[in-house]
Amino acid sequence: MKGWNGRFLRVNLTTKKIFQQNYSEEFAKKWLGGRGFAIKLLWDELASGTDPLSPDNMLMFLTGPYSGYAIPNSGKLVVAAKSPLTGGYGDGNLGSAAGPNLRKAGYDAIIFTGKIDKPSYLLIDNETTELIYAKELWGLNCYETEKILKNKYGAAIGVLSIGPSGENLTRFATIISQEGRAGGRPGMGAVMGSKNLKAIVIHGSKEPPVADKEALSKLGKEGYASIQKRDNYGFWKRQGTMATVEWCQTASTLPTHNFSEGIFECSKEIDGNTMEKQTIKQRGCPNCNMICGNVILDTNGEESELDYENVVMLGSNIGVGDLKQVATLNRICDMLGLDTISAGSSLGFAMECSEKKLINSDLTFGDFDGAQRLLHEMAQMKGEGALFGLGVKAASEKIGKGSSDFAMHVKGLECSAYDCHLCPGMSLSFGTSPIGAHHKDAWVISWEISSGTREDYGPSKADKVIEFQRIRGGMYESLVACRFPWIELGFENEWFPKYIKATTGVDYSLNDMWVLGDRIYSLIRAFWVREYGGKWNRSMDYPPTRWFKEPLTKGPLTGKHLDLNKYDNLLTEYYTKRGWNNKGVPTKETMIKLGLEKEYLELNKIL
Ligand code: PTT
Ligand code: SF4
Repeated sequence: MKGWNGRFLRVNLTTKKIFQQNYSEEFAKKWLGGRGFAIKLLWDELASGTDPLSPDNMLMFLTGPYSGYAIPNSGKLVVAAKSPLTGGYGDGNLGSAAGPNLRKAGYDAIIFTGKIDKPSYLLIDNETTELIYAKELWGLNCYETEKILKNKYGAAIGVLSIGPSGENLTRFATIISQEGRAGGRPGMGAVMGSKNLKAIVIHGSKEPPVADKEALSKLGKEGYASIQKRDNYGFWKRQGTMATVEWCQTASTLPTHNFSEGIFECSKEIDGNTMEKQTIKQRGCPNCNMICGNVILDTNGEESELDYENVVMLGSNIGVGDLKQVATLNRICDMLGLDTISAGSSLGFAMECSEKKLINSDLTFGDFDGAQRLLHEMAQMKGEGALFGLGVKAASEKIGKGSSDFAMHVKGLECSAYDCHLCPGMSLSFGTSPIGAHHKDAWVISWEISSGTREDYGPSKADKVIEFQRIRGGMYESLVACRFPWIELGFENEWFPKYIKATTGVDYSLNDMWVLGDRIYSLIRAFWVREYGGKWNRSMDYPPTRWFKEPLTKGPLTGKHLDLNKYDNLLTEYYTKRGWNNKGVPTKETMIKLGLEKEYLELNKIL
């Protein structure tokens, strides 16, 4: 095989057995890598009903045939498992030297099962692999952990680690690398903690096999040069994702006070222009020439790397309108290993419950000190954090009193930072995302607003969501490539089949990529249905109740809210276009058409 190493590293943490496993070219071609590999492995190997925090869950770190070469934005890594936050499929995507190092060590993925008896880390140094007890690292934050491991093994290694939140099983604990890269929103850090696995250290020095080295080198150089020539390149380098704050405020989609409003009176204090004046340096993922992590100093004079989602969920969404304070909360999340989006949503939910006197607490919107305290408590799963560290869905079920109406999640995963009171297309995107309410698969909001169709629930919305899910959720997540060159700078998708051809020798058309995306989507959907059994129903694809029931009360869109009947019709349209039945389950014909005959037989047993 070329491009793919054709090998997984399997680690059974209970028995401490580590071995290499070859996989077939047929498997590689059918599932490509990253998310494609992850769902196929989970479907085949994870027993239905497995407790996500039990040793039986699988935890996977996956690359693609594109990863690690000197081609644009190839320094990413997918982490996947059954999610303890949602009970369904979970994954995340982070940039880290761990990805390229893993490929250069000769593996395309690491697959963990079991639980080791004492806190440990896995060391991979090319062919050498070792599980090392590390009691001294347990309890340390992610920055301290990575620093100690880099001091020991050298700066060139890749480190993935969890903080106290992963150790204490906060349901939205994430995995951190390089002090500003985070991945695995649906609690992948908690799965790692449940296995007593504090960190993974990877060093690799072999070039993965290539079909056409010369072509790849030429294409790589051309790709980087092409990115640099794009009109928006300079502005992107200055503001990265932070330009979205201003854009969302203008469009009344900036989550404010737990998504009750779409505009924030202090938006200018936390936007990209304010950040630009404070930026002291930039950081990013390996192999990237459009790095986008802007670092500012927080209220304590410490470095904090900002991104749109982090700033909004820990800023306007909780009523904090000071960028340095936001940066402090963001740094706490990175150090403790808390996902900023879910943490910000849980804070906003807790503040609203407190202000409405549904819980006995003195938290209020804008309470910076209270937010810091609750973040620490969530990471320890103590005090109020024991409740809110479960995520807003579980917390609202415990609190009751109508709080589920403003628990902002889909399938248990907290919404990322787009208010959808008047965005039916983006709501459908949140509703049908394969991991819960995350924007990564179908960020259609920009198209929806610029096309002037915000009041429209017509079929074009379903078409657009599917188109984006194929590109972003299918191609980019399986190729394990950063999507920003495409979505932000217009770097054409046509580049990618060329890169795959040069690395693997296999000719894929873009249409092949969309079919791959559909295959992955249908199998992920089948996985959810298998896990939820009789409890599965189409209302699981609805966005949060608040957007239907409570109109906006401020700004140009005052009085606007989503329409449930129209949304439901749009959902039916989406199912039909996907070849799923009225409950959102892939039909036999669809599964067969996508090459999922065997998988259908198993799904059919529970239908
Ligand atoms: C991603 C989610 C996002 S999406 C952000 S900011 W964004 C938050 N970042 C967090 C963080 O930081 N620290 C923290 N403790 N928690 C965080 N949670 C949130 O996680 C990220 C970039 C960004 S910045 C985005 S959109 C793009 N995401 C990509 C993706 O998903 N797939 C892909 N093929 N390419 C992507 N490129 C961009 O990468 P999750 P990163 Mg992230 C500090 O992990 O679980 O997928 O959730 O990876 O290396 O930090 O780069 O405005
Ligand atoms: Fe990483 Fe940003 Fe570069 Fe994407 S654009 S690879 S997120 S630094």
